[in-house]
Amino acid sequence: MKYWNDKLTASNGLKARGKLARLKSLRKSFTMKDSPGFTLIELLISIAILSVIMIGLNQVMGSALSAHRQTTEKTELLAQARYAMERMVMFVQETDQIEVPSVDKLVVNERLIDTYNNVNHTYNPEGDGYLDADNDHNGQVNEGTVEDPPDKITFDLDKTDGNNWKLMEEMPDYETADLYDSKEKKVLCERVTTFQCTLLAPNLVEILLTLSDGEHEVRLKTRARGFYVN
Ligand SMILES: [Ca+2]
Ligand SMILES: [Ca+2]
Ligand SMILES: [Ca+2]
Ligand SMILES: [Ca+2]
Repeated sequence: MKYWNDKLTASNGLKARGKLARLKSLRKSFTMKDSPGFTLIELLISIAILSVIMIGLNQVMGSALSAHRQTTEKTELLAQARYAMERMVMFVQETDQIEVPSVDKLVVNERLIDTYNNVNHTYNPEGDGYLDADNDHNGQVNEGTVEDPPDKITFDLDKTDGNNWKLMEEMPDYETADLYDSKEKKVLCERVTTFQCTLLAPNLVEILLTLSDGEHEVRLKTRARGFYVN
């Protein structure tokens, strides 16, 4: 009996050791598969590839931002030039008299604004139905009399800053009782390099306006015809 017991014990021991060895082997293979790890060369190659990708992305982003900035600056310059040009054309199209006293100066009889109450001589944003230039509100504008002198709008260049010429607008001051005074000059646009007016006919003017900020240049040229005829 003891003999069989000893044999069984020995057999179980052998089986247990075999299982243990297989388990160890299995564990080793799993451990190696789960954590393969990186060699130093693999790490360096990964860093190099990542660096190349980052540099490429940085350059692409830089180019995109630069292009966006250039477009924005040019668009802003163009918007300023357009505003100034539209403002001049608006007054030209409503006037009966266009003057070009010098090539970089434009003067028109004011016929458009109606924000002044010609009856009680007060400023009224909604107007009073009389064109402000009709100072004596008799329906005729700028008769040249003491009661209704010409009211003119002047566009010219302020060259005080040699590096930044400004296109200025000067309008009559309808808020005051004085018939001859003007409002403070208003800046229509800056960075002007050319403001050129040519009278092609008594009521037809050609206006050239060029703006430049050193990097970009915008150039607008248009013809505008006066409207009212006395
Ligand atoms: Ca008015
Ligand atoms: Ca009048
Ligand atoms: Ca007038
Ligand atoms: Ca006035």
